Parts: sequence; structure tokens; C-alpha cells
Amino acid sequence: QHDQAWWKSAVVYQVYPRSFADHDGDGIGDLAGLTGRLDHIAGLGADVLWLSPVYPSPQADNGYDISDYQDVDPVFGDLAAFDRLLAAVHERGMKLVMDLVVNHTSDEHPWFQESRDPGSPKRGWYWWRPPRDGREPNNWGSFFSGSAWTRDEASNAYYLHLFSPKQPDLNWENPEMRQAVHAMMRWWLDRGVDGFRMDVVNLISKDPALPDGVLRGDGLFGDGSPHYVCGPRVHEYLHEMYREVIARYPGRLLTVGEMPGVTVEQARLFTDPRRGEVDMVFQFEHVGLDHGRNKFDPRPLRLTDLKASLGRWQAGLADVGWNSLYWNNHDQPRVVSRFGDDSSAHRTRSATMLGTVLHLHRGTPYVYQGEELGMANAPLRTIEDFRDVESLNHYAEALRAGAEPEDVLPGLRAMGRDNARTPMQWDASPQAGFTTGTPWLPVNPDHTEVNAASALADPNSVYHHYRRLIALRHTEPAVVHGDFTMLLPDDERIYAFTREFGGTRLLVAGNFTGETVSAELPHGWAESEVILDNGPSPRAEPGRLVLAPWEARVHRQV
Ligand code: ISL
Repeated sequence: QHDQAWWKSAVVYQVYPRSFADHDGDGIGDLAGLTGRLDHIAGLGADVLWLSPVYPSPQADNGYDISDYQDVDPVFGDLAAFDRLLAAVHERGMKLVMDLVVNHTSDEHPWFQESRDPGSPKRGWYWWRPPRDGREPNNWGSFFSGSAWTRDEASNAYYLHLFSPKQPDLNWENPEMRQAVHAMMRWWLDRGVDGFRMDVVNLISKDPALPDGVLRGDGLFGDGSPHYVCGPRVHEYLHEMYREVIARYPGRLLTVGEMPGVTVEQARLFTDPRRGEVDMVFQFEHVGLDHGRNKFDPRPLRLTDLKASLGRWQAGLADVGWNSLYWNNHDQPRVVSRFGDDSSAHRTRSATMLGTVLHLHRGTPYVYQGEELGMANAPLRTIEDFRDVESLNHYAEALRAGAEPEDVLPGLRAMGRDNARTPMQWDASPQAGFTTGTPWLPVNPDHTEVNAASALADPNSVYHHYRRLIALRHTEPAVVHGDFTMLLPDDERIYAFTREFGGTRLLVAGNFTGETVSAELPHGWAESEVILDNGPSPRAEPGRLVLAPWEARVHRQV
């Protein structure tokens, strides 16, 4: 019965509303703009729209700092505009999944404001601690540089924030707080939304002793992660949320937990349907393979590492649980620039190769806005070009420690989150059709070439290739259910695997280089039908798989 879960054959399209479509001309995308562009998403064949946060927020982290869980920020519209969006999504046969950000709130949320009073019943909803020897209660560093603690003068106490000081962590040990979150979730589900993408939800349980962490490489702060990544009560909290909220809407919802640092073993527990926690998780292993000492110290990806990692996740969740599949989201650099080649000679082929390899894995694929156009990293030059709190804080901390701008900027240019956040490229007009005003982050100048209008008109575009990938998932059960077997694990250039379901076998091969490559064709595939490709192939050699630069192919045998 569980194999029939609708989200196993679904494809999710993520919208980062700030950067998608601006209706009112203030330079920031909004709900009316998104509603007007839904046919772009429906036309791709996507089943689900995941909407990054639109709740009222001071926007210290572009909406991942929420000051009211049950309303819409005026910059995006209002609840009526939200209801119109939801109805328009449902009219097109799609579902709408909201972002649920409950590891932390904004410091401007009334809950936190009340909690600043030590006598308030809300004091226990956050992690307030007295100073230790006149300083922070422990040595943890935050994800966004600096200490994970900020002192509030009102009570001379510190509060914990794993992200920015504008994002105090909720204390999930507190049952009233958990009930308030559950009630808020039911309020949205009763309004008609179809599930949640749960922000850093594997960080919600902290070891209440809050022990010091081992000093990190930079020597500035301790690594607290062993005390809050998949912490002691996380499964209990997620099961309680399932029981109190999710299980009340049987068969309708999709839940995905965003889980930095999650292991395959933990993911099996989180996604085992018998346990009742979440349908799938976002893991981070494959997007960390090109990190050095930290994410801003990138190194080249080794294809064999990527295959070993994704292959292990395929095997680990083969009999229990389910994978989510992604290259991109609003936190990651653009995949065509990162693992492909965004030059005009290779952009379309490398983007379609990457899409093919990802979508043919077993799991639910996620497409991040613009990925279906082959959108590339932003031309970020000086620090003035950056907007993201993570990049700005990292830069300031590095300079304080004595670094020169040119030591730090290359890492920010390659890995900074603003790369994913430049406006959606609708057409070749001056602001790419995103806004009639001044966009909050400049449009990528390559929009004169790379845009939705030209992609729709070109049957060989990245957009139409993604459309064919999604259609294949909807029509070929082997794509959804087939067993996964990795081939050529030691090959540094070719990503190849098979999928098998019933009598059907698929062979998927992608060339991760700009050269023609070949390998021995696995036995029995010589005469098979090619059901999907991304352009012309070199002349076949007997018994060999020969791939043009960045070529991808899917073969089928029945
Ligand atoms: O991109 C990261 C920094 O290296 C990740 O650590 C990221 O912050 C982490 O994946 C959590 O991301 C989510 O929560 C953050 C928010 O800034 C991200 O946009 C969101 O996706 C805090 O809410």
C-alpha cells in the first residue's frame, strides 16, 4: 500500500518567491507575480510547488526568520493573495508545500519578545542561559559566523541561535511550544496546503546540558553539532508531530525534512513509514564533496566520490525509506556552474546531462527555479555585490582575522548563496521580465541568451529536456520503482547505472567531461532502444558505450 504513495512518482518545483516574479514593481518577487507564472511550472509537468517562506519577517535571512507564522509578509502580498495562489495551483492539478521553519523564529516574533522577560511563561520556549564566567554559556559557533549566543541586556542572559542573532532557537523541550507549532501547522493544512518542507528539522533537539564542542579549525569556536545534529529527542518530536498533525490528513501530504549532517542510517529511521516521522529527507553529503576546510574553500569534485556517495544513499534507502534528489536549492551554487560547464558551448548539454542523471535515480526529484533553464552562477565581484547574511558575515570574520579581500572573495563567488538567488530569467528584456522596477539582486547579464521565452521556443532547450524527464517519470514505472545498480564506480568521467523493475531495464549514462569518452558497454545493451538523449551521439563502436562531451542517454530493454 505504501508503495502507492503519490509523492513517489512526483516531481517538486521549488520557488524562492523573492526572486521569481515581481507583480507590483518593488523589485521583490511576490505571490501575485508567482500566480501569474504558474503555467511555466505546470507546463514542465511538476506535481508539487514548494514555496520558500512568505510569512511576515524582518527578512534578516530572506524569510527564514519568521515573526508571525500565520500571515503573509506585505512584501509578498496577503492571505487573500495566498488563497488565490493555492486555488490556482490546485486548479492545475498541482499541490502546494509550505516551508516550515520551526527550529527558530525571528527575534521579532512575539513569542521571543515575551520570553525576554525572565518571569514570562514563554521564557522556556527558547534557550536562555546565564553567563558563564561573564561570557557565553558555551563555545558553540553559529552557522553564520560568530558565537551561537547573544546577550540580552534586559536580563543579562544569553539566548542560543544556531543561525544569526535574528534567529533565536526554539526550545523543543517545552511541550506548550510544541503544541503551538502543531496548531499552526493544522491551521495551514486546513486552509488547503499539501505538506511541509521542514527547515533544519534535525537540529530541533539539543542536548539540554549544552556541552562545549571541540574547537573548530579556525580555532575561534567549538563545533556544537554532536550535541544538536539528530539530537536525543528528534525522533520523538517528529513522531509526535506526525501523530498530532500529519496523520490527520492521510494520503494527502508530502513531508520532507531538511537535515544537514544526517547519515544514511539516521535517514532510514526518519523515513521508515512504519515509524511515522517524515516521507523523505534532504541530505547534504553530495553537496559537501567539493568543500575543503569549509564550504567557502571549494575544491574540484571527484566524480568517483559523487558516485560512491549517491550510490550509498540509493542502497541505504532501497528497502526502507525514500530518497529526495536534488542538485540545487536557494542555498547552493548553480549546478551547471558547479558540476557542469556554463560556457555557451556546453551549457545546454551539461545542464541536461546533470538533470538526466539526477532524475533517473530512485527518489523524488526537486527542481529549483531556473535550473530548468540552465541558469548559471551570478557574476559576483566585490563584497558590495553580495546580499546574503552568511556570505557577508563570513567575509567580515575572515577580514577581522587578517585575511585580504582577494583571499576570501573567490570562495564566496563560487559557493555563495546569492548565486542561486538572482532573479528568474523570463525573457531578454532589461530586467529579464522579472520586474518593472529595480531588482533586489541584479539579474544575471546572461539572461539575454538564457531565458524562459527562448527556452520554450526551442525543442532542444534545457526546459524541454526537463519536461521530457518529468514525463518519463510519470509514464515509466521503472523510473519510480526500479532497483538501482551503480556501474563503473572507478570511472572518473562517466556516471552510469541501471534501473530494473518487472521485466524492464533502463541503462543511464552521463559524460561528466567536455571530451568524448568511452567505456565497455555492459553485456546485453548493444541492441537496446534509446528512449531519451540530450543531443547527437558519436558513431557507436561495437560493444562500447561512446559519449560525446556532456552527453547523457537512457536506454531501455523490455
Ligand atoms: O547553506 C548553508 C550554510 O553553509 C547551510 O548550512 C544552510 O544554512 C542549512 O542548510 C540550513 O538551511 C536552511 O536554514 C537556514 C536558512 O538560512 C537556509 O536558507 C535554509 O534553507 C536557517 O533557517
